[in-house]
Amino acid sequence: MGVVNITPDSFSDGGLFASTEHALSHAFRLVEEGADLLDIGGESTRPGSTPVSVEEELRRIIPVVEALANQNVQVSVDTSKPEVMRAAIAAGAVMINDVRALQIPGALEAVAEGGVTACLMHMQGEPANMQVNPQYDDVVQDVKAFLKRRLEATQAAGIPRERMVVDPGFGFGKNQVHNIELLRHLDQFLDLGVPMLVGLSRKSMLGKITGSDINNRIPASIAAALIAAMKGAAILRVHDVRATRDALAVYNAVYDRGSARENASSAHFTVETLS
Ligand code: 7PJ
Repeated sequence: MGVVNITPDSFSDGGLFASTEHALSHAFRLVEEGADLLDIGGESTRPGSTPVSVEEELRRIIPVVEALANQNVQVSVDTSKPEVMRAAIAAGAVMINDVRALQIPGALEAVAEGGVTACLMHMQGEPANMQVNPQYDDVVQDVKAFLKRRLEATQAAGIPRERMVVDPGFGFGKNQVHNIELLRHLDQFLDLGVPMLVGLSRKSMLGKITGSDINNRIPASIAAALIAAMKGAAILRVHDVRATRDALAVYNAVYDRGSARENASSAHFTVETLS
């Protein structure tokens, strides 16, 4: 899953892709690099960020979603707003990626009626304050219990389990110890019985480990993505698609997930729930 931010205040590449044209050229580049799916975001969720209105979010993302869907690109939309979910689905999005796990009233219905896949992510607090002093009894068990409850809520809303994806939400209300604990025990989330999505790309957690700034975190991001893949992640949300694909091709060749030649052009991380 390649990341396309259309947010002027986004923490890594947003300012550079503030217009529809720039977002689209970035999106097509990521497809060219081997992305199976693109995650389009119109509202930054970086620590300390502030929300944008429905109108502004729609203005940023809908033209991009429409243009990509028309070119048969699989599009996910990173949003928590039911109105934006409905408009994105109407514009051709096949997945809703919600950092608030469909908890805003109307979100469950939007996904249920839209018939799309949804990613339920765990976050403690809200972006404005989530990194202030995150607390858990046992981070792995607490996050897992939350995701289990949200899976139950989606099932009660009539969304088939085959359309659900879960994500522990690295950096979303987690300190460094929490993040590392989650990555070390990532395989435990497979117990939830649905595919797992993981986003570690360029995150400050990796900056803390390496001392590298945001523009120099590709090697750390690749290492983290590979650990996540080895622990069973089905979808990797990344900025650096080509580098990640190359790393996965090596992994796939060694662990016999198809021929090396096939892996070089197309890794096995196809989103079966989307097809
Ligand atoms: C994530 C996300 C993530 C999911 C962002 C960033 C911050 N959605 N949206 N998982 N991160 N599902 O890219 O650093 O980890 S925005």
